[in-house]
Amino acid sequence: MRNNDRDTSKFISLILRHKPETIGITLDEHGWANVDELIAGVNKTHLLDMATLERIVAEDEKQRYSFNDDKTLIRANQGHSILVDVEVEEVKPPEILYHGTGEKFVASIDEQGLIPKSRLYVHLSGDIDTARKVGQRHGKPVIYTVKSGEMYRDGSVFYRSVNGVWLTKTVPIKYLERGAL
Ligand code: HQG
Repeated sequence: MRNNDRDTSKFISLILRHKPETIGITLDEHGWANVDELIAGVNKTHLLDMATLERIVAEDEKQRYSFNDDKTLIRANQGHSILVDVEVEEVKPPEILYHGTGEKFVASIDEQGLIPKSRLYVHLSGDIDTARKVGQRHGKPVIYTVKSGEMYRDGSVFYRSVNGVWLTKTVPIKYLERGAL
């Protein structure tokens, strides 16, 4: 991805997940923004046209965004703090999932379990490498193993976003093991 695209993509992610009001737009209940309004709003501070937006969506390494069929609407696939329903799919999880975090959060997690904090869900990863990368965003990474199969059998609901991120509301301490098993 080109450098300018990366900056623009970060800004689009802020708009579509957290603060659409920054450019004076709103999201609908399923998290969709109008593409023309998004381009016009973003273009005030970051160069953006339809071709650039299409390239950002196609090349995003985490496939963070989706268009609707006729490309008049766009939304982020996951990661929201705004209360929208992006229609994540309810799925039976694998026996084990991972959560990458920063060392500074460990004491609190060991006391409270995993909570979504500012986002709608706790984000879990299917493999240790991805969890480590997520954790590195918060400083020295720490990986938790999540007994997702046991949680599921005990009644917890799991979702997977279209870009493959595992989501659940909370993870109580009894299903957490520090370190990657
Ligand atoms: C921690 C990125 C204290 C939690 C990634 C995490 C992901 C607690 C932090 C997506 C806690 C929240 C989400 C507790 C959880 N006490 N801290 N009880 N429970 N935490 O950024 O999971 O690049 O909101 O461990 O790839 O790091 O943006 O969540 O460290 O998929 O597309 O609170 O963001 O994707 O941090 O990352 P975040 P996250 P993008």
